[in-house]
This record gives sequence, structure tokens and C-alpha cells, in this order.
Amino acid sequence: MKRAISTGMMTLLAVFLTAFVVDCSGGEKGPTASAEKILPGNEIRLTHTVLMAGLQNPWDLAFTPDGAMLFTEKCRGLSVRLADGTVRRLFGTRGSAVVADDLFCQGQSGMCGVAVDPDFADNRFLYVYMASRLDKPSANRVVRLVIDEGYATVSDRRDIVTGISFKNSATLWGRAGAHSGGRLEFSPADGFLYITTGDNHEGPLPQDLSRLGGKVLRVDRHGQAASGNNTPSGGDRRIFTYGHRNVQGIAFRPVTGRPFACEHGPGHSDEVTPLTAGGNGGWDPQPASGVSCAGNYCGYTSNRPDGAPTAMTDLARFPDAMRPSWNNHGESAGMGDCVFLSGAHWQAWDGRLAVAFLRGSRIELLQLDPSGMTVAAGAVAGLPSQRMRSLVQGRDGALYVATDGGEVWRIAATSR
Ligand SMILES: [Ca+2]
Repeated sequence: MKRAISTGMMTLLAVFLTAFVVDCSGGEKGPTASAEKILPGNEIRLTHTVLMAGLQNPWDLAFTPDGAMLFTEKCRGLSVRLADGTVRRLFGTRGSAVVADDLFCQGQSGMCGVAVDPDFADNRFLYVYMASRLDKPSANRVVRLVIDEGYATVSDRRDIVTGISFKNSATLWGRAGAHSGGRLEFSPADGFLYITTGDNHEGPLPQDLSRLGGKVLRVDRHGQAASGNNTPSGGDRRIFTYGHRNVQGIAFRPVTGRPFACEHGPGHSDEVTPLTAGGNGGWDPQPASGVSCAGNYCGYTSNRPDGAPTAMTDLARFPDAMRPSWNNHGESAGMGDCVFLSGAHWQAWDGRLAVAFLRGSRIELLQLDPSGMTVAAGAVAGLPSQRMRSLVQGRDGALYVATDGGEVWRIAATSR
């Protein structure tokens, strides 16, 4: 199932954008919105291959140095696809080499992120983010596993971060299991594991520094707080950034190594944000004094007496909040995962941030200035319209995509 996409189809579509956050609150003004710019049109030939199909809600992908592809399915668990196409179920529900009795699947939660240790060749460590009944009440956790040389099974389970906030009951705002975050990525720059979490539809959670929801966590391979997190005084030292809604992707900019969070918005904004250790993302869905919100959660209404929508980055409440690089104000396209394209084979796209959308069913490419602000953006044309869940650049330099429709794609740039 391979086909070349014609050169003409791969031109980038012009889109509108503003480069800086516009303060939706009507309070303090953020940086001035820039004139929209258009990503310079350039034609890159891509080859789109459907590598796998028929999966059940594939959620994340990760590659080992020797070319095996690990993938998760939300309600089944972790599997591996070897270079010769052999697929083995490793860890999860019945039928896996190792059954995880505590794993459960509910709403947006289940077996989510997967990551490969930077020293995998020596230690064979893998990591998954999963909903577990071992916590009371149930919660998300990060589990480390050792995979054997033959990619047949896993062993030596060690749960390195437990008690990551989980929504255990349905509310007016959505089902149980909502807003769990779930991405795992090791930074190639600092070697630490970054874990993204979500706000669980709980108003106080993102700004609560004693709990792990609505955060980006940064830990070592044993789950201990990384050095340099700069967590505000009194907070859980594993917290790298806080004040997030539901971070679905984290990507590390080539050369600088700076982490960027890609965050699912509440109906009016998705956001991409360059992160700073100890930074506040500015999401605070708890009601202000005199404001009432169902379930004490103002994420879809207003947390302000003047009725303005709760801002993804509330510069009125938090003037020092981290500024987003990109915000699609007028649309919530359901931002998913993101990754920087890297390598000369990507031609003009080298160094751009690829962002996947769920409801938007597309990949957007962002061009950033040296400070990390988006100066131009455009959608990749010519791809099938599917909800895109995971974006990973493989060790072969190609872009791999997992879709909610159950497919894994390989997208490669071909020479002109
Ligand atoms: Ca924000």
C-alpha cells in the first residue's frame, strides 16, 4: 500500500495565524498579535505508506536502535513490530506475553505513551503510561519494563511514577477517564523522561503543585525528580511545568533541545508552548470569587466575573505565564502529538514542528523563529483525512503517524 503523492498536492496550504497569544480575557494585554504570514510554499515529494492497519486505537509509537517499532493500543496494551513485519503482543490484556491485570481502559485513558530508554542497547528499558487499578482510587502511572533480546516478552516491571491524577467519575463535562495527558518522551538533550498529564476536568488541579495532573513531569529513569526542574517552593519536585490543560505531545527542538508542549484546547484554542523549567502554562479553570461553574470546573465556560472564556494562557491571573508559540484561536481542532522534523532529507521542512490534529484530521507544520515563536504555518496536503494520534520521527528519518482509524503510516521525503 504505497503511493507517491504528486508534487503539486504537496504544496503547503496557506493558513492564517497569529504569532502570539491574544489575551482572550479582555484583561491585561498580551504581546501584540502579528500580521499573519504564510509558510513559504515549497514542494516536497512525499511517499505515504500504510505500514499497519486494523489496530485498535493505536496511541503511541517508539523505535529501538535496531529498528523494532513499539506501539500501544489504548485498550489492549503494548506490542512490538519487528523489522520483518512480525508483531508480538508484549504487555497488556489477555493474549499478551505478560498480562497486566491492573490495566484498564476508560474514556480517553488506558495504555497511552511508550518510550525507549536512551541507553536501551545496554539496559533494554521501555516505559509505558497506563491507567492502573493498583492505585486506590484508580490512577495513571508510568511503568518501566525490560524487554528480552528476542523481543518476545518483558520482565522486571517497576512502577516508577504512580498516582498520576485520573478522572474516576463522569461529570457534566465528560466521561470518566477524560484529560489524562499520557505522552512519554526522553529528551535527547538532557536524557530525562518527560511525562505529560491532564486536568481531569478538575478546576484546581492544574495550579495545584502537590498533585501531578495538568503538568509536565521530568524525571530520571527511576522516576526520581530530575535536577533543574525549578519547581516552585513546596511543590512536588517532579513537576517541570504546571498550569496545563491536557498535554498530548512533547517535542524537543533540534540544536537547542528546548521542550515544546502541544496541548488540546477547550473549544476555542489549542496551544503549542515552548517550556521553561518551573513555568506556569496559565491554565486555571477554577472559578474566581463570585463565579459559579458546574462541578467547580470552568474549563468550558468562564472563570471570570466578566464572562470572558477561560483562557488557555491567562495573562490576567498569571502575567509571568509561559507564552505560547502558536494558538489557533478560532478553532479547536483537537491538537494531538507533535514532533520536530529533523534532517537535511526534509529539505525546507527541516527544523519545523509537525503537529497532529484529531478532529482536524491533518498535520500542521509550524516554522519557528529562534526564540520559539511561530512565524508561519501550513497544513500538509495530500494525506488521508484521519484523526492523527501520534507523530514520531523514526530512526530512518521518516515520519510515522498513528491514527485513531487503526493505521500506522510511514511518510518519507523523497529527493527532488
Ligand atoms: Ca497555556
